[in-house]
Amino acid sequence: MKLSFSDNRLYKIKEKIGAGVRLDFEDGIILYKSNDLIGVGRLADMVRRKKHDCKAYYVYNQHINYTNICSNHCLFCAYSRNEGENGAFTFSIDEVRAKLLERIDEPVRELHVVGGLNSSIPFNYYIDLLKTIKEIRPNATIKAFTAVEIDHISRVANLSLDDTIISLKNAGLSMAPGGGAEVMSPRVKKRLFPKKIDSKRWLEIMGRLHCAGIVSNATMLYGHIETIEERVDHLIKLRNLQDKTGGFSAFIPLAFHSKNTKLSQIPATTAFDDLKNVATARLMLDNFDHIKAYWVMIGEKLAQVALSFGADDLDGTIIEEKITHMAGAKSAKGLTRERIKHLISSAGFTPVERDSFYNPV
Ligand code: V47
Ligand code: SF4
Repeated sequence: MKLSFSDNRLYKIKEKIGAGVRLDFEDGIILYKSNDLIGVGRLADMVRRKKHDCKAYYVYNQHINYTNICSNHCLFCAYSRNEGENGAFTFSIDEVRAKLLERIDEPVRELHVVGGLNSSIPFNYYIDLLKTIKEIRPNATIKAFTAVEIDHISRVANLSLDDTIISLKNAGLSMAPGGGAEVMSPRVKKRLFPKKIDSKRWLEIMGRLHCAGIVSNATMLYGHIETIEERVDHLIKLRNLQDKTGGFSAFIPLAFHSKNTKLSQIPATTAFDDLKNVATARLMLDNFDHIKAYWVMIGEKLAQVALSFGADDLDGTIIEEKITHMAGAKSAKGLTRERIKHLISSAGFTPVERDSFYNPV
């Protein structure tokens, strides 16, 4: 395909992609630093179309945030509360049941279930939570618990990592979301999330989940204090684990929202940077099938544009997103299936409703 670039460095990258040569750290830096956004986007679109042609995926999903009580106190988080603080909550199993029954007439295919690290919750709660969801929604996939929560649950249960994973799997866990990775840099961790598990543990847990047959997603939180080098290093760490396990399904760049956080002086990310993160991820993560444009964080309109910058998935209907909205997101709290289909088709793509494993439904 004939492409022309205003940044000459992109010709070399195009050649490498055409020859099937993996992009390296320096290429990642060039992609992030280039002002030729359209050029980087065209390269990402070329790769995206080879993998998925005109298809763009979405899922009919529902988020359940079971508690916002969390002992980690990450500086970028507006969602978490201390026990007893105004606004702190933990759903009882009956409340979770009621939340699910509220929407029982809708064709929900995936439940995205995450929460804070609340030491008052016993191990049985997690098992009951999964079993209750499975009982009410036997045909939906339960995508639950980030690596950070799995580490916490294994400590609460006093079980090995593998035994924890097996217990959760037996209770209904089928997939893991990609949160908690943030930016895999000891420097950023020390400043923004000192109490959270480190990148070595995050990668170890993802690897063990994959070995147990549980696929997961992966994320990167960008737009705070991270450097371009740290972003590229993060992508390469994910790519290396994917080479070993093949267990990652989608990568989701997460745009930082600073309102109501301890970092509220940090300005919102720009459309330029949001699209750059989608496109660079598509090009660097050559062994990931799917790149999500998470409309909650970048807005539905930019997520639509991101479909032409390497993204092939818009996530889903969601219904009641909390984590980003507490940090000031202006996007809707949920989208109808019709709206998602319209966003996709009016951008020239074919909407494909999928299940959690990208099977068309
Ligand atoms: O781990 C927290 C991030 C993540 C803020 O796997 C923030 O399909 C922006 O991981 N501004 C949770 N981001 C969300 C997440 C996710 C979302 C959608 C789909 C999937 C998936 C995973 O949100 C956290 C953290 O990295 N986060 N606070 C904030 N203020
Ligand atoms: Fe807790 Fe997650 Fe918020 Fe960190 S980002 S404080 S781990 S809920």
